[in-house]
Amino acid sequence: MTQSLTPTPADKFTFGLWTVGWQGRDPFGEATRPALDPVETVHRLAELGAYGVTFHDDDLIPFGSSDAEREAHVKRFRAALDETGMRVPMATTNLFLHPVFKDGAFTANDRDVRRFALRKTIRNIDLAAELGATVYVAWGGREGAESGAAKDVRVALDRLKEAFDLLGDYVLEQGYDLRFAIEPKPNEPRGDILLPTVGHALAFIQQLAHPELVGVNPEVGHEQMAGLNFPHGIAQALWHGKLFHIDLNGQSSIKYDQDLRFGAGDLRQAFWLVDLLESAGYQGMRHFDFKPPRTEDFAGVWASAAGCMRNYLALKHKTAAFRADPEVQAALRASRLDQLAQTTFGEGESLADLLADRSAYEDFDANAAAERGMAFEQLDQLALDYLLGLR
Ligand code: 3MF
Ligand code: MG
Ligand code: MG
Repeated sequence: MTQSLTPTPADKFTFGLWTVGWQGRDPFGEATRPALDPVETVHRLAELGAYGVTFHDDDLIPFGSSDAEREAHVKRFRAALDETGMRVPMATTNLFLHPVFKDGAFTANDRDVRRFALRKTIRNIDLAAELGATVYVAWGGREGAESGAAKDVRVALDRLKEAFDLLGDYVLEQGYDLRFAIEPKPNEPRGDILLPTVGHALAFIQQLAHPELVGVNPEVGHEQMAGLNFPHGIAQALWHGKLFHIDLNGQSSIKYDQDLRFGAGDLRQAFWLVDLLESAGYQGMRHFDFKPPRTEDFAGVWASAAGCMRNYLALKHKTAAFRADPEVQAALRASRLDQLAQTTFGEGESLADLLADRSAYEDFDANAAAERGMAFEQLDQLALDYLLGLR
């Protein structure tokens, strides 16, 4: 295992154009940085060792551009990709910035807005496929409400299903090698957003016409905004075979969507997340969706992007060393993780055998079992020792 903290394209690190390109506009303050040319972003990220970039349609082609302008923007972008070897593994639609989407896109009460949202999405799906993307993310940031009667949630879910079913039909008809990844978020910018967590999204996907085409794109901060354990959500998404993509960033507890660089915020959850992704053999992109704080100039922006990758690699090395440590392996056995991996029924055992097994009930000494310590504290301290650089 190499201990290098210098990223290479083999690490599959990708960044949204909108991340380093964020100008620092927030609800209380104007932009603190000028706009960044996507072509420069591609070059700078390539120099830093990234594998690729992702984009919303409007990040690349400003809303309202003519066809000729659109073509010119795409041409420059393509040239930058060709020059640097950078890839576009994912694309997405901006269905939240323009005021037309103030009540949502696929679930807007206004039917014509929903039809426009579908057309806008399909237009960018064509571009995504052309550029070689295999994942199309859908973050429904404005699909929600601030008040009870404003949205009939059951009917809105019908409309959301309708949208994903239609988009699935389109991708199949075109023969694109493209799958969708729904990005859950509990709130912000809407008071409450539909499909607020990974669990809600996973349940929704099962009701779709083409469930095999749709997975999730969970974001660290979004689950943590809901007070949830992100690695647990990712583990469940992996268990369902639905982790199509991931948005890595940092968040400190339940507050506004901080979008800190990866590793900032809850470092312990970041440790367990990398441990999980690497040990589960996750094959997808390590995609950063963060915002360099508005205090930073461009030197800070690139330092922040480099920090995301450096922190991921550092955690990758730390977690690998943790797993390989004989003391950790002994501690895992002491905590009976090996028993958890055994099926509860024995090989060939039947329900009748369980019912006949006196050691499972009549002779089972519940009090003695209750006295056994789980040794989790020793195990967790070993992890913390790695995080603190003590081992
Ligand atoms: C907002 C987000 C979004 C999505 C993006 C990609 C603007 O909190 O995370 O970023 O990730 O729309 O689909
Ligand atoms: Mg976010
Ligand atoms: Mg995101």
